[in-house]
Amino acid sequence: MLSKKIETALNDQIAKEAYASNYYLAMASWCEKSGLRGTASFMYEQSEEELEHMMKLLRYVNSTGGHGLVAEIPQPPNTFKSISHVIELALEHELAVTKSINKLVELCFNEKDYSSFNFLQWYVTEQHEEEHLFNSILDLIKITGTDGRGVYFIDNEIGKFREKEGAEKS
Ligand code: OFO
Repeated sequence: MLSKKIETALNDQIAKEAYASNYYLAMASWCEKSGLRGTASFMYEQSEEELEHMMKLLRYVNSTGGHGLVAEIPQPPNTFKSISHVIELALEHELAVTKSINKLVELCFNEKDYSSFNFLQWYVTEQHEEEHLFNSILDLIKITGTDGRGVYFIDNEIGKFREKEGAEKS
């Protein structure tokens, strides 16, 4: 059974995951319109993942005696400066979400809600992986640069990043 305090905090996180999904969707769409097909498909997948994170939280709240709420989502920016701008903003966003998840974990621990504490460990791992993913892309951008063919190369590599990460994990 969720306390009101934890239920509210989890619902706030549901709203944040929904915003992340829309934010990445806006990035994906801008990339697609800018001819960055690899990055577009990568960001479309990121957007879908964030939606799954939202759903997972919402259903957890409902299954624990609370009410998972659908919030109004603020409009994200729709234009970006470059491929590196997109990735830098995405990393910045992930760092903010990590902070929010950490706060939530701390709250659950302090309130002795060990079920929610345990449930949130999945998000802790996920945030670590996402930060690592965006950092790795930024490292690649630093190595190759973004002049002329550099953009083409990076865009191609970003499109393949998920496959590579998956292969490294297995
Ligand atoms: Fe929801 O996984 Fe990052 O933000």
